[in-house]
Amino acid sequence: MEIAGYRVPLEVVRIREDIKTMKIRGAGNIARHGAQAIAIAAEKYSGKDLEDFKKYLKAVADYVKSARPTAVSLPNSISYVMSRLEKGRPSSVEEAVEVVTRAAREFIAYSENAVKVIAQLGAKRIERGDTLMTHCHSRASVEVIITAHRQGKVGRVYVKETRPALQGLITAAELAREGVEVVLIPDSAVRYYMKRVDKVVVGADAVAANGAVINKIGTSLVALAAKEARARVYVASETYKFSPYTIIGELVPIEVREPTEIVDFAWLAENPGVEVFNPVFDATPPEYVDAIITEKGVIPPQSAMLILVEEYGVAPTSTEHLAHAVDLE
Ligand code: RUB
Repeated sequence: MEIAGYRVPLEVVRIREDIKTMKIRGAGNIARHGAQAIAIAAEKYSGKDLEDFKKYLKAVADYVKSARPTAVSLPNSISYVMSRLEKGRPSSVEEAVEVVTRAAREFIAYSENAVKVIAQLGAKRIERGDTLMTHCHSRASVEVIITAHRQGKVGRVYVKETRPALQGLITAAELAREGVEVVLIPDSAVRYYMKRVDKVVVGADAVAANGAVINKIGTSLVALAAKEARARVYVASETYKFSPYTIIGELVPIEVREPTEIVDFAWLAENPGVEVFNPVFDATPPEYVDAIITEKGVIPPQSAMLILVEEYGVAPTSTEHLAHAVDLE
């Protein structure tokens, strides 16, 4: 595979392909693999010209970032690694490779630790005997639930199957393996069961500056049903899922995948008059979220901007400092 005149290492092509086809999925996991892909690309560079190395790595970074559009954790993790390359001011390719691989390791370690911290903080919000509901498969949410379960607090967990990709089955299996009482339900049963639910715990692919949470399609309906039933909604999200792009007015792009994830080719061929749409994420407005559990603390969604300001060190009106995180025209 060639990008901008550079050959992309096979391992990197594979990681991007696995992200695209959802073999590697979940925003945190995608981010860790994105950082790892950049480290692999750096190690595989065989030239001696530092400027050429930077151009090559930028081309690979853009290529990997384009694997899936919604999880902002992917561009954020890659920007983290690339910004270290800029800040590190290496004087040779060897030094640059060292800076990049160290930054990728740092990001991955940070990310894994963040999930552990979120699990501890999130579990504090679960009270003894709570009935929970979750949606899709989110590492951060599953860890919150397992931690609360080990503390003896979780009653039963309703897990939505999460069509069309059925990630709820992964969640249900993982929770059951831990001894959690799990009930797998069809997506359409969300309102039916919500009456029995005390708290909803879901993950995030992106958090916008206004506190809106972008997560697997159907999350906003869970939140709507939860509000009606007065169940609390908690979002477990590492801070690198907060989107700096939204500060400058960008909307988080919602990925639309193939119709064949919903119906097969034969059905499509038999029904040429039917258009099939498959959007795979949606936005839950901040009013429907009680708190976002991050590794830096539990915040109301309306405080998302504070995280972004801390993370990117900028006042919202200044775009200059954002340049490393956002490709400003
Ligand atoms: C996964 C999904 C998850 C978030 C958070 O969607 O919506 O809730 O990515 O996951 P997909 P995590 O299966 O399409 O990637 O907490 O693991 O980062």
